[in-house]
Amino acid sequence: MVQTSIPAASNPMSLLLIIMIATILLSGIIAVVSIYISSLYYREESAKMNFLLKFIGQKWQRGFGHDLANRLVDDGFIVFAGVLNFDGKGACELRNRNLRNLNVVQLNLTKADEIDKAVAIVSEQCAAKGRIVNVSSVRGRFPWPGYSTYHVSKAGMETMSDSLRLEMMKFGIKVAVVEPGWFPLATAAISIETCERVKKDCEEQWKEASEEIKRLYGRKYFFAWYDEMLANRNDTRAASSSEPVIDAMVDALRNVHPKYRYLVDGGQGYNIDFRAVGLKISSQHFSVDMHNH
Ligand SMILES: *[C@@H]1O[C@H](CO)[C@@H](O)[C@H](O)[C@H]1NC(C)=O
Ligand SMILES: *[C@@H]1O[C@H](CO)[C@@H](O)[C@H](O)[C@H]1NC(C)=O
Ligand SMILES: CC(=O)N[C@H]1CO[C@H](CO)[C@@H](O)[C@@H]1O
Repeated sequence: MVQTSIPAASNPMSLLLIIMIATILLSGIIAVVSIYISSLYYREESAKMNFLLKFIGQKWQRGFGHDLANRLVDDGFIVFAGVLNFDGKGACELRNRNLRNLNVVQLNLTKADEIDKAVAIVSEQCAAKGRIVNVSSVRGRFPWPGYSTYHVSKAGMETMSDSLRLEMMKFGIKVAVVEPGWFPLATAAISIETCERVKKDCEEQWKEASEEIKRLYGRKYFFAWYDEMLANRNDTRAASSSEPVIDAMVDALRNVHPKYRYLVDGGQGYNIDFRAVGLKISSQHFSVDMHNH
């Protein structure tokens, strides 16, 4: 699905400059990694492209951002990977690669001084207009019971990106959204650790719930989506590799005409639109199931 080549002949410029900022989680709790990529030495030197990308919202220990950093670095980009925890497992893995074109930068996005420092580091090496790629989810389009806050945040990100796309047109800055489908095995979305944490949250909420709530919903209903999460650990239809998502991200970065949205199928043998429709239908089934408990 992804065309990544830049037709060198159609690009008269002699300098290729790509900056990218990506955010992923590399350690413990909610870690965020920002990756800035600049490439003065990129293979297609006859092309000039100025991109600024920032991936926000990856919440897992391993996942898309980490894989993307590795892919782009191997493709010859200069990558600035901002990590929430510089000594975290994911950050150490990147650092241990000891590559000249891979810079790991401490970056907690809630700390203004760390953002300023990261920007300074990148600005030293690159000057670019930029390009923006925000990572959302298929769930930014289709709701699912039990995850309303997640859907609100993803739908908000999509709407915000759509506005930003229109606002940035004036400056020639392109904005794309990547919407991964079902990739639980390629991230830590339903890792044992995540499941444990969710279970603990459920137990706490159940403990604090009033007698009325307990009577009304029942324990089985309360834990239904946690059970669903556990069952998903065995879902053989789920994509086990992040590759299609990384392909989409790379296309969003490199394509002269990136798509507005990249809806990436995570199931085997499913066309994504079909699956997205299926998601909508099965979410209704799921609601019914929960209703019956
Ligand atoms: C990130 O910064 C916030 C304060 O701005 C802090 O509460 C949080 O613990 C930091 N996260 C990590 C993993 O250090
Ligand atoms: C998942 O599969 C494992 C064995 O492969 C089994 O022990 C476990 O009970 C299954 N979990 C669920 C929730 O079906
Ligand atoms: C909703 C959201 O996270 N949007 C972000 C998309 O990327 C731009 C550029 O990095 C950010 O400014 C937005 O906050």
